[in-house]
Amino acid sequence: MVLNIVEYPDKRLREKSKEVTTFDETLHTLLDDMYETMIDQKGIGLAAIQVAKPVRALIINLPNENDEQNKEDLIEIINPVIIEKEGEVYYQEGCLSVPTFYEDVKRFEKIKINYQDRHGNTKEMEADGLLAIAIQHEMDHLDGILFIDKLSYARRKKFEKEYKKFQRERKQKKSQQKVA
Ligand code: Y12
Ligand code: CO
Repeated sequence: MVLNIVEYPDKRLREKSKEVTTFDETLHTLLDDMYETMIDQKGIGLAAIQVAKPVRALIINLPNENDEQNKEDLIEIINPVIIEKEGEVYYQEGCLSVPTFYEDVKRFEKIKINYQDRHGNTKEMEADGLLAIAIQHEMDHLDGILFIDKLSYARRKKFEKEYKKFQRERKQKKSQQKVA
């Protein structure tokens, strides 16, 4: 089932998500619904809080070298912890909860994480490139942090102005659709 995406400035995005302790059908349905929602919205990563579920679960499905997003490449990450990190890299990030806005953000270049899969099995993963960036972006969501929080004062101001304009225009479009 495709779920609604919680959008900035909704306060729920600021919640600290709770550790997952039960690896049951409810969790599996949530992960399946998150996948459907992410694909429906043309995303490559999603944290549970973005569909209003404050639990430490995230999914990532990066496109392959042919730019195809295959479900076999889907990564489900529960209760992640960064255990090693090195380097720094800038990448222009976007977020389904902050539509239409993209900005350069600094992240660790390489990370190693401990996490659990949907069955509760403990795993370890080393990531670099886009995967490392996506994991860090989604892990921030688990602690109520958005990529826009990492911008300089000037860029944050620019964001707030542009985002208000986007919200105004979208509202206007919706009310015009109602009349027509
Ligand atoms: C690198 C950086 C950030 C991430 C986190 C995951 N981010 C996304 O999946 C963002 C998706 C996104 C999709 C949008 O929709 C389309 O492109 C059609 C979008 O567009 C609009 O808002 C209009 C914005 C963001 C992973 C890796
Ligand atoms: Co995001």
